[in-house]
Amino acid sequence: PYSLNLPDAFNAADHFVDRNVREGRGEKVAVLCEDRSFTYADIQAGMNRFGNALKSLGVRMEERVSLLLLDTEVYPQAFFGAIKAGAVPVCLNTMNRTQDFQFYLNDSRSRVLVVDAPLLEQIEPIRGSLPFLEHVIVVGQRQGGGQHTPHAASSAVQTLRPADLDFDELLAAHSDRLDTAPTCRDDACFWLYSSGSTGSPKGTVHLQHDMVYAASTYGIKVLDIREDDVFFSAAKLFFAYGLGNGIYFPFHVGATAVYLPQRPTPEQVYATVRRHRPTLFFGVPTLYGQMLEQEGTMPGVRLCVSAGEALPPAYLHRWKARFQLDILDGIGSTEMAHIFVSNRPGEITPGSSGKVVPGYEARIVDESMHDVSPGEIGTLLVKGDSAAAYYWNKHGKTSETMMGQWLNTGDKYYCDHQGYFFCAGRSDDMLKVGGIWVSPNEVEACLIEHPDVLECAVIGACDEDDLVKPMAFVVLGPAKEPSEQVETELKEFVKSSLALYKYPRWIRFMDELPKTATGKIKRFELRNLLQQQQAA
Ligand code: 3UK
Repeated sequence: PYSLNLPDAFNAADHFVDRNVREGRGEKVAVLCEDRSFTYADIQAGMNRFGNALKSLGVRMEERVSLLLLDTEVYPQAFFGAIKAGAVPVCLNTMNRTQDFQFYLNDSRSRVLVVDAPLLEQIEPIRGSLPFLEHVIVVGQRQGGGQHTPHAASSAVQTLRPADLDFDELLAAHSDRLDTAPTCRDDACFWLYSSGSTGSPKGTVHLQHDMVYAASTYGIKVLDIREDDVFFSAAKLFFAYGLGNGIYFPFHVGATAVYLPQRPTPEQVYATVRRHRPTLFFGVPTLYGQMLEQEGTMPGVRLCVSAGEALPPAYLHRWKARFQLDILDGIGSTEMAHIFVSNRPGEITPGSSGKVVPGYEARIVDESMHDVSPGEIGTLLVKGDSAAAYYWNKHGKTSETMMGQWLNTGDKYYCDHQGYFFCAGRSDDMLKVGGIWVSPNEVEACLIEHPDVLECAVIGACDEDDLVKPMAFVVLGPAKEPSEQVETELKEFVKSSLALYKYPRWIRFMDELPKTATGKIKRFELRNLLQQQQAA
């Protein structure tokens, strides 16, 4: 088995930030964001100032600090500042909405929230319902506040509450020297929320050594990451995928990371590549599809990576023909921190997630936990030391997923005789939409709130490119007739309360829904119905 040999006393911020300065890379550019550039010494100073600020606010070791931040230089400073002070950053998905944030902040009992000014409006309505939150630190609020104003200007101006703190002012008021908290390699380090088909999202607790493990295995052995690489992840830093691509892979080898604060449209992504010349590019399949539809070039890129959902082989072939570049597809998860089964450069099997990454083991098992034969579909289990320790306050879900050394991915896979893994769906009803989880139950629960909806069911349907999007089957109340107008109204209704990527792209009106004897909606019958219609 693969071992890191980290000392007992270990803090990830020391490894990923301070070590770079100690080893002489203080003047090396760590982060490029728009027209700004920051050296490792700059990031270290900001990290230390922020860690001191948290301590002065009364934050102690193991307490959670939530980050609701766009991709800018603030991210690594806040993330590692919290870790160096011994606190535990919780990376929140900026695409989520007010109700989601109320859950995350209360479930994690975060004492401090660091929020980018344009996202503050999502928090305003729940200010009175956050019993554990004591301080809100706003990034890019004060006019003329210098470096952060560009992205703050994009949204409606929020009024800073008197009790809120300004990130820049707070940093200026604290020392740029900070003692590293006496954490050990198995202390809690950071959290990410992972959603499931039932129940609330799970606070996934990662340990101090996890990022080092993922960087030393997938990062070094598959991507061959090096000091002279420039990393650009279109996938945002708050995803487990983006966090590795944009923070702890580049910082592990003292390389440079490029950040794009805006939504990663093909135009923005091509413009960022042109401007900052990354050598490694990371995206999700949906983005590769969109980029293939637009003009643009990828000068200087040596390798492209895709994860989040299976990469359609057509994208791989078209990308190769257009840019002479490979796209490495690999499967990772929030629970494993990063990718554990992956294709290798120059050794790509289209339609496959690739082979096990060195440092990990994978098995495919049947219902009684016996290994299946090659070609047979079963549940994918994975083992490796970047696995999360547990789900916060969810003992049942923890023991279902973290089965001793093995972690149940919930994915159906088969393996061929050469050791290539092929994705064959999920064991639950969860959908991956643009690389992000969507729970059909959540979309159904939202639709049913609409006064005209009597019943509904949501399944995944494939778009023109074979990528999954939510589709809703709806039974309307007696007073309402199906129409395009009703369809639009229902879509808008979902968009108004859930994260945008969750809305049903298609709505089918039905007189009734297929149900079991006990009244449960048979989603599989709707899936069959759809398949028959599409085949016809
Ligand atoms: C699915 C894939 C087929 C699969 C992630 C890279 O996606 C990430 O994490 P999540 O927790 O979702 C995990 C689930 O997504 N999946 C991911 N990649 C692929 N299915 N092919 C793929 N290449 O169902 C898995 O269980 O959101 C991806 C790195 C870190 C990550 N957290």
